[in-house]
Amino acid sequence: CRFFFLFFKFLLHEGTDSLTNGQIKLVGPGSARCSGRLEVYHNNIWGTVCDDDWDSNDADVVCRQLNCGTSLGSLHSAKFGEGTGQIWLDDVQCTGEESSLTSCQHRGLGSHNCGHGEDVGVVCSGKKKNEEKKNIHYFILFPQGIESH
Ligand SMILES: [Ca+2]
Ligand SMILES: [Ca+2]
Repeated sequence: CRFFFLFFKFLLHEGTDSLTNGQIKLVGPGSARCSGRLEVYHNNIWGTVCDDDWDSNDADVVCRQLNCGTSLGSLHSAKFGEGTGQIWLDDVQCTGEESSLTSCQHRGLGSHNCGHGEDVGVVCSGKKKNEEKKNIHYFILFPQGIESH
């Protein structure tokens, strides 16, 4: 029963698109799911990330968080267009091992000395297809596992 509950929760989580603080996305002209201008969600607002100290370690964390493989590019100077409004992160210092961008060292959410001409972009290798296959196997095998006990 407990297993089914967890499984159901997993499905619900996949099915809804609720936003949580620290969630990230890649947007802008020429963007795709795994490449684009980086935006971070915090307190109901999407904001951008400044390119000061932006490098491949930081971009690797973004790609991992998005389930997009590893980074092929960490782009400065709004290569995927300029965002508007909030700039959430500046002076980002990831080691490359963090599981989410907001757990990296940075100057403090909303604290920056930047303009939107410095918005960062990320290009990831992308590997979503493999992950989707894994999820389908999980779906099929899980109920059979419970039956056998
Ligand atoms: Ca950095
Ligand atoms: Ca700065």
